[in-house]
Amino acid sequence: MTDQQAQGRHELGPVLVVIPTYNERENLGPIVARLHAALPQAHALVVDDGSPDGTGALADEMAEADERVHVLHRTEKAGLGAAYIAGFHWALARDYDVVVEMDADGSHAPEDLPRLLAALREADLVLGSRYVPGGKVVNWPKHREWLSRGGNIYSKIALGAKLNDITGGFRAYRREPLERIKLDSVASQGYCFQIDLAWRTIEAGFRVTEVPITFTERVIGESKMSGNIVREALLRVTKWGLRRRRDQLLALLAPRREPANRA
Ligand SMILES: Nc1nc2c(ncn2[C@@H]2O[C@H](COP(=O)(O)OP(=O)(O)OP(=O)(O)O)[C@@H](O)[C@H]2O)c(=O)[nH]1
Ligand SMILES: [Mg+2]
Repeated sequence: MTDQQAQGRHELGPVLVVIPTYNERENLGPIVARLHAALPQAHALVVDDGSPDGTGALADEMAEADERVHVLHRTEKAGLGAAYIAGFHWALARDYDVVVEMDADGSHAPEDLPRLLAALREADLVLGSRYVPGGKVVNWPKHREWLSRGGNIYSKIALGAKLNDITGGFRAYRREPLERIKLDSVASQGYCFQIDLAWRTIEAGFRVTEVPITFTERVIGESKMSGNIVREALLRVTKWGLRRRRDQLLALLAPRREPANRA
């Protein structure tokens, strides 16, 4: 163990991995064990929305046994976005310098985390990306992959963001963008939440980069993906894209209007 690990610190400062859970009882133990094998110094915050399968109680037992594990209990299933916002507030109220988003279902490999954190030395937000060279999707039905790829292509065109996997949910933030973003005004849920936060981070002038990851379809438990989540993303991204085009147009027209204004 290095000196830094012994002190419980990563070189970027203390790291908190936020793991939202809804009915992930069988997945939670293994994913936290893998996290600590890959990154012994990281703390985990399980944000559980009152899972009927007892995930919250299991998380409490894990927290009791390991001081690196923390739990935030919420009373009802309010979506991934709301769970992350609560987790971010929890992190910002403490001294964490790096905050990571990671699913509990095993789709995101904790073994990829050291590479995400290495890239964070030169960035404020690092996205784990399935759609850059070296990135992979394993065991996803073709229709899910095309939906995800299509969503990313659409977002890229509408928002003009030079990112290939803006919908991905495995990412590492420095503390500063989370402090700057008005978290309480983020209403997006599902994977629109991921687009929303990345977009706000870019708009605020922070550095965003991507590193390749391997995304593996969950083996145990049920996906919470739904048609509503897709519709939400489509509507909001279209709205943000149109607003961006309007602002670009106004900026283009503004210099021409200036002389007239002055006259
Ligand atoms: N706290 C909380 N966690 C949630 C909620 N919905 C999903 N999650 C968790 O968020 C993570 C991602 O959810 P998934 O169901 O895997 O959804 P997904 O990854 O978008 O969809 P798939 O690719 O089909 O797995 C998992 O750890 C879920 O347990 C929610 O409403 N509240
Ligand atoms: Mg999943």
